[in-house]
Amino acid sequence: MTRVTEQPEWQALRTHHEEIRDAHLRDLFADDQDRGERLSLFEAGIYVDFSKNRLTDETMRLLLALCETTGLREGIEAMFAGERINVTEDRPVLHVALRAPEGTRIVVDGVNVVDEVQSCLAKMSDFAETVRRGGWIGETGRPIRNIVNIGIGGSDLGPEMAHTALAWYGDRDITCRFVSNVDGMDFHEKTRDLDPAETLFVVCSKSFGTQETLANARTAREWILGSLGGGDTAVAKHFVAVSANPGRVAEFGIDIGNMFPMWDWVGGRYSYDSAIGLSLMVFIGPDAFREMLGGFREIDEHFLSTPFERNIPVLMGLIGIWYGNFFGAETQAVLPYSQYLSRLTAYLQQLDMESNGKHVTREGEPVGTQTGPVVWGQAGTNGQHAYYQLIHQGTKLIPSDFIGFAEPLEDLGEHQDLLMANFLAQPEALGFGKTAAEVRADGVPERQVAARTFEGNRPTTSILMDKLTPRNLGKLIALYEHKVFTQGWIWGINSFDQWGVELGKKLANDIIPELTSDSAPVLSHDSSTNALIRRYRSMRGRT
Ligand code: G6Q
Repeated sequence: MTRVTEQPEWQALRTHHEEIRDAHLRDLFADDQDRGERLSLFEAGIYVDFSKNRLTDETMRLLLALCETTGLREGIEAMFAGERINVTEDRPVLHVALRAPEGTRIVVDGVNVVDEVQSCLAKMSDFAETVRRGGWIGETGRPIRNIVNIGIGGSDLGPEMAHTALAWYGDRDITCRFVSNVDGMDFHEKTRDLDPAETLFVVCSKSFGTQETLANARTAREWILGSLGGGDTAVAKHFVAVSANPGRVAEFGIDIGNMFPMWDWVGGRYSYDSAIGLSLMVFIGPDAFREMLGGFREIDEHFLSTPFERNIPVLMGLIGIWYGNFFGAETQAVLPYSQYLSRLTAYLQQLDMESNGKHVTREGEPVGTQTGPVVWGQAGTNGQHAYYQLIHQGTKLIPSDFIGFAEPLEDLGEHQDLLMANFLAQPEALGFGKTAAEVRADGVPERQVAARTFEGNRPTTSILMDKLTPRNLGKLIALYEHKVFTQGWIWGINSFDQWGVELGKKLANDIIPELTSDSAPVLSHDSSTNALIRRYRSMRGRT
């Protein structure tokens, strides 16, 4: 397949970029009184303002042409139909089946996966209801009140992010914790104040072969058995698993009856709306979980059927390509104006960077251009008092997404309006800046004028929703999932594998015996790694 960078549409964008790269948002707005409204959309209950981006109608026309030339429509349809678009792993990519309406048919290897999803959801709901009403009884006869999710990467970040995001909807009598790091202090800190008699571990691992997760699960088993005794019966009452690998779950000692399925057609970073979200479902309840799935589904339908000119994830993806590939921007800030979304950016980092951090095309050729951006940020307004300085006045171009909600979940007087005034003011300041003349007019001493001038022309997209509900969280996550899909498809890369995490994993496994052996090992790494291993051994009192 011809690489996108060799297509005439790409070349047209290069030429167009030469022409408009210096255009200032101040002028684009001055020349077009309706720009703010014309370049905004209200779709699927989401208001998205793209107008403070450095683009014109012609830019959008040229970017939209990339969708045609790369067959984006066919790509989306192939994903929804369960075609094996994850070519390196020869798998379908069907996170959309996790929220497909009951009765839909998506067949993989002769099986309607939507039926499997529905039966898994029913099993999850039974389990969640039982725990929530105090009906899941531990080894000593006490009901379970604490849920500790053990998992890492895609088996941790999603449920953890959503648990924080939807805390307002959670049952506060249930304590949910998330242990991911193989650093034993993570387990220690998350369990030190919990009573084992009331604690249940949800071991989430699609492969059930992940070193960190298995180490934490073994420690959890010792923690339970060391405190409660009881052997297999205690394990059965205090452990459930979520996995695609029943053999390994059984080998670990967890009853297969207490296993919730995963499938190889769901990627880890796309999986928190599967049983990987079990701990979340216990916390917020099955109804809220299903509401969240409804939000995902609404955006799935929007992505699948809305013309690209009004298709929010497609437009977000195209605008990201415009900055990354033509302006040379290397990062993308995501700035949610909601404390509950404080873990959103960490989650999106994995979603975007693991998916689109690729250097070859689906055919194995060098991709020949920049791919996924570095995604970063944290909840506003905190970032304003930290790194926004660099966005406003530094030398780097950092496109930023601002995410806000009109209604607060609790009305605490002035807070919401203060928060949203900041949500509105920052994109305005970033876009339009402050000229030297305006600074002087404020009476600023001449020696400060240059430092206090804001060049502006910093691009932003503002996303405004009514309220942080489970449904809206589902919509927001699906928007970013499909934005990532759009970009990956246009670049011609496979967004659904992650071989980059494999090499480090293998080398770590090779190094373990070299750290723990009684006698000095024969080392055959590079001289730097060899010296570090020797130094570590000596610091641990090993020869
Ligand atoms: C996500 C990745 C990765 C994965 C973890 C955990 O897309 O595949 O982050 O989720 O490595 O894997 P397991 O669930 O198999 O333990």
